[in-house]
Amino acid sequence: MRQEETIRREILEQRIDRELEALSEKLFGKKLEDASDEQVYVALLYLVKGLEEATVPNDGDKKIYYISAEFLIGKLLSNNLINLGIYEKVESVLKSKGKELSRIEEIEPEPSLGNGGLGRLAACFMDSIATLGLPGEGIGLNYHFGLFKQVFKDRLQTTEKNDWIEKDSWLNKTDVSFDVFFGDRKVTSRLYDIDVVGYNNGVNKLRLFDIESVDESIVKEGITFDKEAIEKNLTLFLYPDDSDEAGNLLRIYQQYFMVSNAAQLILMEMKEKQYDLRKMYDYAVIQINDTHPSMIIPELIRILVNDKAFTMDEAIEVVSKTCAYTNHTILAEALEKWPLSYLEKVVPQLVPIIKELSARVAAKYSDPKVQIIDDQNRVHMAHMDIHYGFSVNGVAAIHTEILKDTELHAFYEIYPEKFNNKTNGITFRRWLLSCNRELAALITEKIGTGYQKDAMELEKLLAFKDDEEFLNDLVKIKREKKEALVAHIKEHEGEELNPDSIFDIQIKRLHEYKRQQMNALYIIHKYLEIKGGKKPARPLTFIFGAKAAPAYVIARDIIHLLLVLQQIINNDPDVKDYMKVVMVENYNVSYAEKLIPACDISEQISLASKEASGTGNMKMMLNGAVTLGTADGANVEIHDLVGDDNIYIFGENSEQVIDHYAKADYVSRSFYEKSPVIKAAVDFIVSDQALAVGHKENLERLYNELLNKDWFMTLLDLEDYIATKDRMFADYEDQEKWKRMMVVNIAKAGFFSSDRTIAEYNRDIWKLK
Ligand code: GL4
Repeated sequence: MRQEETIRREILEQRIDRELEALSEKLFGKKLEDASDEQVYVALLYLVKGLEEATVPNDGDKKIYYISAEFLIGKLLSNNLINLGIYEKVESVLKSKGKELSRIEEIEPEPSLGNGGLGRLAACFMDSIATLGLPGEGIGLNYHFGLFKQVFKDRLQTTEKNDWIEKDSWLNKTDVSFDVFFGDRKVTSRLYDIDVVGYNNGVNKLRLFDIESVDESIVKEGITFDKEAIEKNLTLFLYPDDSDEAGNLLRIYQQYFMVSNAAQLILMEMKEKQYDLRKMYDYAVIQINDTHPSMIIPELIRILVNDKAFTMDEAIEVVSKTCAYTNHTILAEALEKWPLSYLEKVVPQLVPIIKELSARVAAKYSDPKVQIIDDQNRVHMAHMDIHYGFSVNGVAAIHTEILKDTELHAFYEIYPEKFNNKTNGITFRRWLLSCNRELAALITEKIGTGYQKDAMELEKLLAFKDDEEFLNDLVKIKREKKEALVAHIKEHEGEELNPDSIFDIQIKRLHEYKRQQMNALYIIHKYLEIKGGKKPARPLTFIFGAKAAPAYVIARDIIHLLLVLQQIINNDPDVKDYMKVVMVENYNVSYAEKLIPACDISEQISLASKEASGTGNMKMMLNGAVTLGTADGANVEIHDLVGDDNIYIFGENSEQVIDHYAKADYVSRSFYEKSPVIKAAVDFIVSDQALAVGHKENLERLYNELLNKDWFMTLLDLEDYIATKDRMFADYEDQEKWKRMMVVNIAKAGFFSSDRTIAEYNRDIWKLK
């Protein structure tokens, strides 16, 4: 058996070797060993694409269409090699030619098709859907310049276009193209596919629509462009600035473009397979990922009534049995409400349908909270999804409970059977096997490879909780990963970090509810302590990565504060040996893959009730970090799994927070006035020392916001945060204890595999074979 395996391996290696040589010869007229790293990358791209094409597609009678404005897929080369099971082979073939795969991986530009957790979740789901062999596809848009590239200038965030599409890319141009009408205005779409290979399984497709007439040259300085030139700008950017009417209209254009194409694609496939449209729900299930794709509901109804001879009742029934909605947030500003007048301008053909859907609701229910069109003539997209979809799910247990009890309570009373929870998950292929190969190898050495298919098997690691050799290996790997990160940060940010310090990491989009500003206040507090002579037991390193929405002023001010602190602290001779701060530029998936394996302390400090789930918390836990967090989102489930002794929870809980909002009794200034520690930290923001480095306008605005508004209650939990974090740093010194916490966190992470999440979606919602 052994021998057979070796022979099989050799044959595969020879085949890969031959094919790579042939590709190099064909593409560049060179032997592989003479090709540049860039050329080897391109040869690998085509090798993988060829293998993907030869893989059997996951197929079946019923299919899941996961429609999403974002798919934050990250680089694809190494993941595809892992999922195809040829990573090691390719690595050794390249080595024999003097090439290093890890260096070649760096060449791939990261696709810029997403923003944050919601988009990354969609990408993890694609991987798991393919791995579980489920028939399905993701449907979205092919943004040429993505969200934006973050560039720091003068300690401020500036934005540039994120140009990621190259001549040789993972995108496959198809011959599928549709007409999309905005009223009388017609545009033509073009479909591009990206293959998604499952881990040792078939392939699915990510289907990204683009517009034929897109014109990249209209983008001037930074990310500004003519928002009204729809034919040219429709697929340039994800979430274009919506601070004016033209920006809002553009977002509606994009959303309708996405769902019109999706509807046409789904109906085309159903026609090809000669499925009965009247039983659409037997062949298709459409998962509406947040409200960006919600117009798929009226659009399908419109087509069925206008072109397929359905009555309105029939169309509504069929579509409602096909569509399911996922809610990812309770933040009011993220729950889309489009003025009817905007919809009239962009998609007049949908307005009568939406009015009809709304009128039917109004005839049945008088409660203003459940209306689709409200008394200000705004269309509540989520309300339409809930009335006219068959499933509504939240993304973590506590989030779903808050939806049922508070945010969507009136709907829960009407449709209790529609509500269900699907706690988020992450793909272990990317977030362990690929980003932390050393840890994966150590785990495999101890418990075999079973956990790669059934993540719950990670629990077997608990048997090694007192195995000194294993614990030391674990610490050794963490240390190596910290060294690798130190080198990367030195190269990219120019900051010198100490791998013997504690790495405390907060990486996620910048938002006041996520409370990066609370972490900043802790850092100020620590800085003042050290200046006062109180040194920490071990040096501390605080790392941030975050993009702020360009129109979100306070979020940009918080970035400014972090960069100001970085400047002051890292250059203060009294302090720099004891603590450092780094805000990495242009945080993205590739950066996350370097940060997460190096993390000791995982900062998950959102204001309780506001973070629907979080998924970074899962990735860090899986890589042996310990969570410092509030009782929010999936932190609550992490806590349940690892127990009180292996997590640090602080702050007020979601009931208390919701109560503060209901009573409007939170006054930040009173916290400032009664606590000298809080006062000192907040005052530092506008101190001479800070103003000497930073901008008065930004720092004063932030200071005033914290004192006079602080909508996300930073000061509420600050004292408890300081005490808990200090306790955590002290506990780190008890390495025997810390190592065991690491093991428990890794061992209990299995529940957060997106394979589990997708299996649950399928069991309860999709019901695919
Ligand atoms: C988000 C939530 O904020 C985040 O907690 C969650 O993990 C993610 C995926 O479900 O969805 N909602 C929105 S909107 N953006 C997110 O990242």
